[in-house]
Amino acid sequence: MNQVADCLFCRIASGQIPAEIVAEGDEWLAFHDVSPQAPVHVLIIPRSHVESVAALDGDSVVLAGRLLTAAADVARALGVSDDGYRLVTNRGARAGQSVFHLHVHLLAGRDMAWPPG
Ligand code: DGP
Repeated sequence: MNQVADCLFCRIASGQIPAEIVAEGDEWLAFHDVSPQAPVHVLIIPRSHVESVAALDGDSVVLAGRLLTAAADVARALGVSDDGYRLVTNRGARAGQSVFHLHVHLLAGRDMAWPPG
């Protein structure tokens, strides 16, 4: 497993920093966002360090699929799938990325504006 010592989400994935875990698999982890922007706000991350979606390549196809299917499974498990939800991944500071370890935001429980800010 590729992990980076000073990466916040690597430290959550390895259990060094606590998080409110919702679900997990061999390659991914889902936990509640510490600063929720919707009634349901869960982050789905790979256990291995990946800086952002821009670092995915042909070798990451299975991992990328697992993150998306995990998000869909978590949405079903939390009972928000039928009502609707939004998945977001920010790449780069200009898009709002503040933690440079790939994560998919699962947001639900309120109306979502479009276009996003
Ligand atoms: P982004 O801005 O797209 O990189 O999203 C990072 C998210 O991570 C942001 O919504 C807040 C969340 N976050 C930051 N620090 C922590 C933490 O220590 N624990 C948890 N659970 N979430 C965190």
